[in-house]
Amino acid sequence: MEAEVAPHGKGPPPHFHTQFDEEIEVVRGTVEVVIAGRAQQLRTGERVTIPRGTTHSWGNPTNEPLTIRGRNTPGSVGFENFLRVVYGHARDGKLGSNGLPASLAAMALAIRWSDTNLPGFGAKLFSPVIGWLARRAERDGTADELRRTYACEVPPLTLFQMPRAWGLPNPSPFCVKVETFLRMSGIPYETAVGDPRRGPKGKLPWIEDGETRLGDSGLILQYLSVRYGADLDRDLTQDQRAKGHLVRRMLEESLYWCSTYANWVEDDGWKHVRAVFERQLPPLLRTLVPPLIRRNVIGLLHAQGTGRHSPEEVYALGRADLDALEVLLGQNHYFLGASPATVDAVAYAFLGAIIEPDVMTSPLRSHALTKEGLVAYCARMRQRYFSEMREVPPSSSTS
Ligand SMILES: N[C@@H](CCC(=O)N[C@@H](CS)C(=O)NCC(=O)O)C(=O)O
Repeated sequence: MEAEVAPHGKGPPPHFHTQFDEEIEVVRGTVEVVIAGRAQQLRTGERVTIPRGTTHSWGNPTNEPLTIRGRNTPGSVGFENFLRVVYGHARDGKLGSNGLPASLAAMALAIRWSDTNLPGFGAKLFSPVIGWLARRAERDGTADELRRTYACEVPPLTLFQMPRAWGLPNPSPFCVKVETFLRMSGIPYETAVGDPRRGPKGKLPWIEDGETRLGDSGLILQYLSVRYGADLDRDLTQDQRAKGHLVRRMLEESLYWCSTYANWVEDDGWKHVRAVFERQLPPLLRTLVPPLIRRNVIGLLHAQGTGRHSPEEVYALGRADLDALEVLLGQNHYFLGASPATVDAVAYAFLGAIIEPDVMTSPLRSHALTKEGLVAYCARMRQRYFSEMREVPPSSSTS
């Protein structure tokens, strides 16, 4: 973007970005840039790159007008939306004296979308308030209205996944994880049924967003956070981040394999998994292909290790994971407290995969249904993010 700055025009206060590096190039005039406390003046044709995480500010200290060109790497839709909103507010005479939208909700969203963070004491004071205002604006529709008014919409990305089944958003928890994250972040998307062999990693899910094709749910979440300024963990402490990380890993690397065992190795689970694949295949392949896929997954379970255990041993491992998760959740609404974070996209995906499908009858599911906290948690997540889906999740039982 290119911007003109009036003589003695002030730029933003000291701030930093976490998701992109910023380059400032002087097209005409002189800019004063303060990076990590050190001031320097750049003249026509000169440029500087401010790495992410580095506090900086800039302004025009001269009597002459200044034109600068700013470039963020990687590009950020969130930042572009911020520019649209702020310049749109200027055009409509809706800016406050600080140069930001006078409406608190629009101001908070603009700050969030631009990934602008204040250093030191300012951060401690303002960040939680800005976060709260922005979340409220996303919930009550103000954010959508702002996007519409200032043409912030971007072409929806496409999430390639399996067809929906068993009343779940998706039979693949990795796909549910990404779709839940998209909904939590308010990112516009479409879904399409994908063939894993065509995906960039040979697995589902993958996304296509303009020129970008990306596989692996974890990498996709990272990409979305940067590209759309959708960092759901922004307000977390280091301790909470670490806890979220461990819970994610446990769900994906441990509990997932127990539920895969229940669904793919055990005949009771397999008959429902097979039906999902049969529905997608032409009649001739229906009897041939599902057993081959099953053999492949049983091979994966063996290589990973879970498949080498007896059913009793597998379910004991799964029960231990569920027991720990129930304790960790405690009385909280979400895994890290009162507000949902990235770990909740993962927790809902992997716990919902066990708790929600009524058709499944494994000992893992029976045990999960005795965990009232986890059952209520899945119902809460579904109500909040997938309320349009008709199937009602089960209520807890003590059987
Ligand atoms: N680490 C990957 C795992 C994805 C994954 O295992 N996807 C399964 C469906 S749940 C898949 O596509 N399997 C097909 C295959 O392995 O051929 C992620 O996080 O996306």
